[in-house]
Amino acid sequence: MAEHARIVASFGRLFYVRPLVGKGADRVAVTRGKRTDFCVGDEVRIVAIGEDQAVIESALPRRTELIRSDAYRVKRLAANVDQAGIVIAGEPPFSEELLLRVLLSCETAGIPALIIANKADLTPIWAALEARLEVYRGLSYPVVAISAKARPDETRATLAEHLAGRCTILLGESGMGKSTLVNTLVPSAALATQAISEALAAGKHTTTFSKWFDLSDEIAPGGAIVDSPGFQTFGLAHLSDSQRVHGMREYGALLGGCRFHNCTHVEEPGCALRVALERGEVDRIRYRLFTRLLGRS
Ligand SMILES: Nc1nc2c(ncn2[C@@H]2O[C@H](COP(=O)(O)OP(=O)(O)OP(=O)(O)O)[C@@H](O)[C@H]2O)c(=O)[nH]1
Ligand SMILES: [Mg+2]
Ligand SMILES: [Zn+2]
Repeated sequence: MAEHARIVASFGRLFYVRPLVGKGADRVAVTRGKRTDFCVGDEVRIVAIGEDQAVIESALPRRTELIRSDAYRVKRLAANVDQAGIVIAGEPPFSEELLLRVLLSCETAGIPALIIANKADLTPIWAALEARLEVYRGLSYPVVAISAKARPDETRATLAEHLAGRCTILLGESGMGKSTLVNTLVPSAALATQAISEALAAGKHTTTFSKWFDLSDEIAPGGAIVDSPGFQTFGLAHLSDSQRVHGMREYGALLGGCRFHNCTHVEEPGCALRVALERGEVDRIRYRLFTRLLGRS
């Protein structure tokens, strides 16, 4: 008999599924035929086989879908997440272009973003990061400062209200501390973490697949968190230039003021965005990164 389950980990063609109701154990699952376009967070119909295996019959419609893409393929990061926790840090230095790319992707997917600035214990590096965090706070993005490794109790307390009652996927470059944070929130997770120097020497990321964890009531009632592999690129081939402009929160209100309705906001005369830039009303770094993204995947 078919039952409903959630994909809690995916390894190419192999998945772990967890019953959506009840406390049943996870099962190893395969798909019928060649279908592999499922991802973590997908709610699926399964047919159980024996004690610990299952076959995935089909997926239920996704409420949300987070993807990245280049000219050749679409990579599904997660389905049905309610929030993206974008983890950044001062060491190794995070890329603001990648932060922007993830934010644009979330904005278009209708998934609220939470900026998680980790490694707050690394003063003086932290001081430089603070100025950029202020810019994002000014754009009404929720921003939290934590130190997942050095101050775990404080980290849990800070994040509780942001994680309760929803599923958050942690996204970010390698070495930002996503798995360290999951270990802080889910002691039984025991995920591998690694100093960036070791990771670079080995030529790979520490985390190689995405995994879903239900959070306990003491940490965040009704919450869940998904660890994911760090990325070095975050393609936006699925976003039009128009979606990119509108994904820049501070630009929306200005766009009607451009002289040309098809203004690209790069060199046209009478561009309201560039007027605002010259007046110092919009952030220069974000504008420069935005123009670099136009016409690129
Ligand atoms: N100083 C400091 N170091 C931290 C903190 N959190 C994590 N780290 C360190 O950062 C390094 C990378 O941590 P990971 O949790 O493996 O990073 P990740 O984001 O999961 O990396 P990938 O799995 O490769 O994507 C490890 O050496 C951690 O000990 C923190 O709050 N402060
Ligand atoms: Mg990791
Ligand atoms: Zn313009």
